[in-house]
Amino acid sequence: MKAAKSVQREFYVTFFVTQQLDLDYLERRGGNTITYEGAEGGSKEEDSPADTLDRVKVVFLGAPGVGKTSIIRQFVWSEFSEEYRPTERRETFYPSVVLADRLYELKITDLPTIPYFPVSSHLEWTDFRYYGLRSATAYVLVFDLSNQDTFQHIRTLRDQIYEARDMRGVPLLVVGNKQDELSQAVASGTRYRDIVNLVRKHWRCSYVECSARFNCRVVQVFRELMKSIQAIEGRPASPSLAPSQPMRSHPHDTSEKCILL
Ligand SMILES: Nc1nc2c(ncn2[C@@H]2O[C@H](COP(=O)(O)OP(=O)(O)OP(=O)(O)O)[C@@H](O)[C@H]2O)c(=O)[nH]1
Ligand SMILES: [Mg+2]
Repeated sequence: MKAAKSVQREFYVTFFVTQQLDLDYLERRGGNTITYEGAEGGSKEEDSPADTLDRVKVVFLGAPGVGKTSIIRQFVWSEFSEEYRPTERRETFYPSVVLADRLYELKITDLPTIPYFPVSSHLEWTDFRYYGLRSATAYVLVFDLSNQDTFQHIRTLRDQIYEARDMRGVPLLVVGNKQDELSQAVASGTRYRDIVNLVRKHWRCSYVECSARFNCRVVQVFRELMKSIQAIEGRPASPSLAPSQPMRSHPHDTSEKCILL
């Protein structure tokens, strides 16, 4: 109980009464993005005013169906859907998190599958406008533990990311999702061990296994991510969380949000 309380102090997700949050709500009402009709009749996505704030920009990437959206929604809204609805446009989420008494405002970007990571700003502009791929503060690469072929996708992506930008000071976290479907046979196989070894020993990446479905270790994903960011940035000058600071849940939530590790 004591441990739980101290953990609660250390890390929880909060939703504050801020003008920014209202902007986020407006943004999500339209399917999580603001879409403008372009002159040519097509549509394009614009950054909302909330995007211009100084935030920790986290981009989730991985093969289709591995559970990127499920992880994010479980973390931000405590929601999970069995139904598979592929992400068709950029979706952004703006939770605030506290780790070790420090407040961080996140911008989490969930994207449709990208065929490749843009090696130049020009390619990003032409093929992935407004995705914020090359300017991310951190990447979360997700694969499906019950379908280890999906690991190849993030392996290729990782190579491309390292080719495309200077990754010094940019944390990259690998997440094995659908742990609930990881069979004993697969978990004791060499392929699984090879993957874990590659990520931990060769890539020297943080690695978390979770189940978005059962909300198992989903918070750990974000905790590891924020620990990596803290390790790189030291103790950044983000405002401390004042105990009296007003909090409220996102309009989507029914109660105040407080995720315990
Ligand atoms: N068993 C199990 N199923 C999961 C888990 N996470 C997600 N799923 C299911 O996997 C399917 C795909 O989940 P999504 O979150 O939409 O996957 P995604 O990576 O966002 O997919 P794209 O948007 O197409 O790239 C859905 O049917 C989810 O219900 C999990 O931890 N365990
Ligand atoms: Mg998705």
